[in-house]
Amino acid sequence: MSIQFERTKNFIFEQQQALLTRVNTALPSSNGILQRYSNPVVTKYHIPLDWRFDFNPSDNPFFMERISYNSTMNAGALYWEDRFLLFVRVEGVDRKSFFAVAESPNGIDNFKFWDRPLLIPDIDPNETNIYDIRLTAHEDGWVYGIFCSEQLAPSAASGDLSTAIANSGIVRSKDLLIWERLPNIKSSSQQRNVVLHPEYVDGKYALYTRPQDDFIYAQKGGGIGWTLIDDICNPVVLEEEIINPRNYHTIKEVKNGEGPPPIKTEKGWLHLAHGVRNTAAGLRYVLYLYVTSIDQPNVVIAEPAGYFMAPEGDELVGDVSNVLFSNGWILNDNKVYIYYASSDTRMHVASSTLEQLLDYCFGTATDDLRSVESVRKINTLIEKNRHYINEEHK
Ligand code: M1P
Repeated sequence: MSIQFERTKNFIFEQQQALLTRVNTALPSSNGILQRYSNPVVTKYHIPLDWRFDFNPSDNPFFMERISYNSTMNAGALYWEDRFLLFVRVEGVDRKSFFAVAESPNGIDNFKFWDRPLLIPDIDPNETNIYDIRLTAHEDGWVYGIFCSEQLAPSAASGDLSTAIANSGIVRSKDLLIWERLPNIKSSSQQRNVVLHPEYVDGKYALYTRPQDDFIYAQKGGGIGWTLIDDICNPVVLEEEIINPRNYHTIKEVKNGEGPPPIKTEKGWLHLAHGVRNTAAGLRYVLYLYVTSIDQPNVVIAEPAGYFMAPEGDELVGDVSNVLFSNGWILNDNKVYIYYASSDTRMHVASSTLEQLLDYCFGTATDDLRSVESVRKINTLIEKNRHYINEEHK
């Protein structure tokens, strides 16, 4: 073995070890709602070196990376046996995504991938890509993962390689090691961003859906949908209602989608979702919160105006710029760990508390959909503050 090969090998192991054990410090909160952190929690540089390099010097004399990766993004999240787990969407340079679990003892740093990526049971030779898993620990005792299963549309004209179909695949496990694949969800429209509600509703499984006109665009008049499923082992969307619609000139004008499964709180089900609008620079993805009734998880009871997180600083740029996307969060000891990907490139964490997030949801004005209403609300706040602000503050 050449000395140079051995030196390079030692160097990259040391570099990665430093990255994996790097402390992530909380940044001061700029708005009282949440805290961001100084570093991303999972990047493509966290991917184990034996998934990348061939360490046999005679097969790899130039010490080349033999399998390369593009991004680590859109992770589902689960708290499991005292560990914070991220089911990361890893995308190779070949544009194929798969899931790989990274775990951390504290949810903020020291994320380390398990030894191997997940090999999801293969049920359809036409399934080309899988991504954006949402994990739900259901009251039936299983942990479910619902993810997008994508393939070229069978109806695509000859030579048309861009007309794709989004279906929703389901896996379930009791130990997170062995995964049973269930049939894809049957629906009259394409579906992405489908999320399983953690509890039975009227004795049935309940799904948040996102019916789509085509692979990219949401259904006309659509938004986040809701449906009850009779048999999770043969899931069929029969009736679907839109519970969180899109609106003109809002952060979710073009489309929206449920993020992770909602968190049960004493004031209602707390939901995290993404909203998309169009700009001259392309689609802009931001995150927003809403709350639904405990007894009727399909009825919205609070929704603050606008976004609660949008890409900032380095988050703005990446493979698909101007995107924040979240499909995983964890509630642990009253602290909420919000895992989000920036610009389809790397994973971050933001933290808050249930009290803060609920106060934000119930204490922030709703979107009244017109500029004049926005100005009225500002003037009401200014009037109220007149009693609390002295002349020297002005
Ligand atoms: O590129 C931004 C996101 O675009 C799609 O999300 P949605 O269908 O919700 O708009 C998905 O491809 C998602 O993975 C991606 O992050």
